[in-house]
Amino acid sequence: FLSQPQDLGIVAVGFSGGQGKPGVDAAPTALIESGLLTQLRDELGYRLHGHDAVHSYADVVPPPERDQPHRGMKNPRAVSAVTRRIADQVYEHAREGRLVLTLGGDHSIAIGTIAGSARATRERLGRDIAVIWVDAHADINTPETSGSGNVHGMPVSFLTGLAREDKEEFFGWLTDEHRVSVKKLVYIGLRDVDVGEKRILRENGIKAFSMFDIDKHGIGRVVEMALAHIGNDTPIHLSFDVDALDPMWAPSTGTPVRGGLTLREGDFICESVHQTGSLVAVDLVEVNPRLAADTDLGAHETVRAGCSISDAEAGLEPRAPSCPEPTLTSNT
Ligand code: HAR
Ligand code: MN
Ligand code: MN
Ligand code: MN
Repeated sequence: FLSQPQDLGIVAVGFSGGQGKPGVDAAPTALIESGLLTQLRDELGYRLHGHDAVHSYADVVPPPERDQPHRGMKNPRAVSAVTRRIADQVYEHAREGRLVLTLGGDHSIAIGTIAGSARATRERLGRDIAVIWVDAHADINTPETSGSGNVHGMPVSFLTGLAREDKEEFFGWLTDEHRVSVKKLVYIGLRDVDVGEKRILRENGIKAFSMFDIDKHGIGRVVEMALAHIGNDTPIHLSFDVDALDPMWAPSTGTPVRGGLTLREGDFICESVHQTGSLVAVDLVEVNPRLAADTDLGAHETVRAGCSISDAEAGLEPRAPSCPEPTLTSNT
């Protein structure tokens, strides 16, 4: 990890239109105020780019009354326009060879982040990216299978082309250069998958490690298997939904599900993926500092967990410098 790019592109996304609960748009500011970026700069020595603005994309978000549902999707024009912009922002950073860190926002924004990193990586390296999606949820509903109409439950279906649209204002701007193969997609942490999503995963042979698999094999083996599935030396986009963590660690999120990852397991996934040296871009989404505000501590703890996850994504301390790999000694 020492030879990683020392330039970090930051995209801070203050957007919540992919779901119904306000507050997730306040996450980038909360994360930055608790010192995330200064830590990445001072402790990891990154040169930061694009870190001085939190984007709300107010110029492309239509007023709610002019954004009626389409195919059941809520706020479709807003989410489409915002993610289209994000795709350009991530593309610009990644094309320069920067590691890109996007702070959400709800998980619909991954339509933009992955579209941007996929396109930039094809252009820069001539390679297809793999996606590691760490989440309690599969977020692979099509507009037709979704029960909620919330686009944050659909990004993977648009990114893989399982869901398609011709009209530009409804994600029709997505083209093959933005898309990822279902073969290069792997999930970790699943435990709340809708019936229609299970069918999609099965029919497309998509690799998924649920909490059951983590209990069975341990997180170390699961990450090994996930990396083996996408293959050595493949450029990776890591999209981390904070609700992958158990609500004990991250209660302040829109759709918490019990029985999740410990904070250490979450950090371990990020550290391991970072150590491959193949990371192109990372997301941290669904931190909502306005929820669990009754316990106040809950919001604070979630922001802290988010910082820990982002640090790990960017390569902080896989192993303490004073703590080398143990060597086995024989006493025969
Ligand atoms: N599967 C449900 C839906 O489609 C719930 C979506 C989950 N919410 C998220 N995304 N936080 O991971 O609406
Ligand atoms: Mn998600
Ligand atoms: Mn989720
Ligand atoms: Mn559910």
